[in-house]
Order: sequence, then C-alpha cells, then structure tokens
Amino acid sequence: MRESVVRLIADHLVVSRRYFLGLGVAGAAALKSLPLHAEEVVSDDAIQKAIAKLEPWLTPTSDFRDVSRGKPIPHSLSEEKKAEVGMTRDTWKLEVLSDPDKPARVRKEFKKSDNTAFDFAALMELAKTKAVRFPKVMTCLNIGCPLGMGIWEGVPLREVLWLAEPTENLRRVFYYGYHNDEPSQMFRSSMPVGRILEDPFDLPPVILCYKLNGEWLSSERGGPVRVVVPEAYGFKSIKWLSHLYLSNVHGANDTYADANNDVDSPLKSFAATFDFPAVVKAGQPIPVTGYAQAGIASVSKVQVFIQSNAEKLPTGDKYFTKAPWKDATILPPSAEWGGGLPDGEIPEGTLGFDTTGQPKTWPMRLAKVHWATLLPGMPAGKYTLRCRTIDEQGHAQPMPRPFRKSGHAAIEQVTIDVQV
Ligand SMILES: Nc1nc2c(c(=O)[nH]1)N[C@H]1C(S)=C(S)[C@@H](COP(=O)(O)O)O[C@H]1N2
Ligand SMILES: [Mo]
Repeated sequence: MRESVVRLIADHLVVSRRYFLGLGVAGAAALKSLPLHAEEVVSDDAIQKAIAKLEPWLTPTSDFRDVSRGKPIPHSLSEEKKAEVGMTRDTWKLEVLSDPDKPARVRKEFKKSDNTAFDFAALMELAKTKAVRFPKVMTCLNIGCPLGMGIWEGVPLREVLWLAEPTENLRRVFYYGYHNDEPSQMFRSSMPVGRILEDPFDLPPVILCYKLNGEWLSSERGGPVRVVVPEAYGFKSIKWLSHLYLSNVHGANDTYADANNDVDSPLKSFAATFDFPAVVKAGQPIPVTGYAQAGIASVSKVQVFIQSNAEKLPTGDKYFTKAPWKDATILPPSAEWGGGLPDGEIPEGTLGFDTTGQPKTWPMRLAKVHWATLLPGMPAGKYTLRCRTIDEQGHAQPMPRPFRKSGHAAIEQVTIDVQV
C-alpha cells in the first residue's frame, strides 16, 4: 500500500477519534461504534486506494465551477476596466437605494452621484467587529453537482442595511452586480427582509462576502464583494455586488424566477458517487466512494443499492423505497481540509467549529461529506448502482422535495459491468 494512502486513512481515524472523545459521554458511545466502521473501510486495500483519491473537503478557489452570465464575463475584463467599473477592492462602490418603483422609507441612501456610495474601507471597518465565517457548499439550482465547497467570510448584510436607517415599508431587499455596461444583462436576486435581519434555525447570516478559504475573494468568485446566502442555491449569491435596493415589493423578483425556478427552495440533500470501477471482475469486491450534499435537513445516512439489470424492478415504487438499501460509511473529516487554507487551518471563529478547529457536528449542514463502501463480489452481468441520502428527518431522497426546479435531488444511478 502506498504510504500516502496509509497516512490519509490514519488521518481520518485520528481526527474522528479526537472528535468523538471531545463529545463526552455521547461521544464515547459513538466511539464504540467507530472502530467497526473504520475497520470496515480500512480492511480492504482497494477501498483504501479509493478513499485516497477523494477530493479534499474544501475546494481551492480556482477549482470552483463557474456560473457567470455577461458578455464578456465580468471576471475576464482587463484590470484597467475592472478598476473603472469598481471591480477591485480599491474602486468598489456599493449603492444602497430605496426602490424607485416600490419605495421603502429610508433616511439615508448611499449613491455614487453624491459621492456617498459605500466602499471597501467602510466594509473593512464593519468587519473589525462584525465579521463572520462559515462553511457552505455552492450549488447551482440547475446543475446536478456542487460547484465548490468553501469557508466564506463577510459582514452580515443587515449591518449595511441599518446604515440606511429604514423606518417603514421595507419588505424585500433585492440586489445585483456588475455585468457590463448593458443594463439588460443585469442578474438580480432578492431576499425577504426578515431573513436578512434575523438568522432563524441556527443559520449563519446572509453576508457581504469578501474572503473565501481565508483569501481575498477572487474576481472569478465574485470579488471584491458578493452576497452569500448560506441556505440557498447559488443564484441568491450575487457576484460583483454593486446595487442594493430596499423595497416594498412583497414577492420574489429574482432573475432566476423568470426561468421557472423555485426561488425560495433551500438546499436539498443528495448523494452522488465519486469513484467506482465501471468494469470489474466477477466475484471481486467493488469499492465505491462518493460525496453527499448535506442540505438544510442535513444527512443522517448514505445508502447504496445494487441490482442486476436482468432483474425486474417492482412497479409503483419510482423512488425505490422498498429496495434493499445498505448503509455506506460516512467518512469522518480528514486531517487535511484542502481548499488552500493559509496554514491549512480552519480560520478562527468559523461557525460550526470549536476553539480547537474541530467541527461540532458531522456531517455538517449545508456542506459536503464523503462516504465509502465495499460492495460484495457479484456474478458476471450488468448492474445498476444507486445511492441516496436519508436526511435528519428520516426522508429518503428525493423526498421531501422531489421537484427538479427546486434543485437537484434525483437518485443517481450508474452502471457497473461485472465480467468473467
Ligand atoms: N453577478 C452575478 N452573480 C451570480 C451569477 C451571475 O451570473 N452574475 N450567477 C449566479 C449563479 S446562477 C450561481 S449558481 C452562482 C455560482 O457561483 P460561482 O460562480 O462562484 O461558482 O453565482 C451566482 N451569482
Ligand atoms: Mo445557478
């Protein structure tokens, strides 16, 4: 076995032991079941190799998949043009305005025209006392897999909202960023004001984000400043933020709403494979690894179900609820977080982590988690492998929200060819 593989597995075990011990009595009980799980994963050379191939938990900023509208794409502009349009930290300006069509009553507006627009220095001043950081997976509602996983840092949006001194008729906040000088290319999103002012259900706040994985937010990721909405799909997290409107509209007025998207849908949970052999010898155990997106309802289990294509599926059970699903092993965090974090450490004070930099819960809600399993050897034939999550409420994927335009949760299926 390669030495790096041994180290990687040892890391996973060490970290998870430390983690469970830190939990006291409940942790001790969990620890008892841990060696079993660990052995199950560690006992086989093939699965060890598969685990070693897993991506790190955090995605380096340059490896994110990019979902950017605009012609040309704003982050491809020259440095000169970026400076001209306020897409650098030195030149960034945020206008905070009352919606001219449905005005909220505010005492102040921040505008370019009278030189009062909010700038990066003012944001950093707020950051001194108000900065927060939290892990979040960025996922496009219209794409099946996450774009990347990061620790996002910023100032709660409400801090800037209060500077405008709103007094009444404020029900919704909408915002957009620079695309180019053509207004028709604007890409807008919105939130009910209540979600900006308060953080229900232990969610992190909606932020004006300026750092990702401990580094200044790159132009590709929406820098200098983007919105990040913790529980939402990506289209709420507007990049190259330039305008914030306080409004009395009562409904969502997002650009994404025009494309039949369910714009109020929070992130769903789902499982996907990462690596498996597409062709395998008969009788040979099959190592499978994957990731799960822990949505608003998190993940309590990942399960797999393999069936010969020669066998018939029961009718009237389109989500395979009666199938013989088997639990896969949810992997504890690895000692290496990835993502190019400075010093490899989780930034201090990151929500969801304790003072030693260990996660308080695992899996973490609104984040990725990895899983692995070793399927028994099979006779020759073609098979379909499916995987699914069970959320913390006990809902099996794709329930409780199976609709495609509310975000991906369909059960993944892949083919495995077992040959003599
Ligand atoms: N200004 C602006 N912000 C935007 C977009 C855009 O086209 N323009 N795309 C959105 C969509 S649809 C998604 S899924 C996320 C993707 O974030 P990422 O490119 O950092 O991965 O950005 C959102 N923010
Ligand atoms: Mo998206």
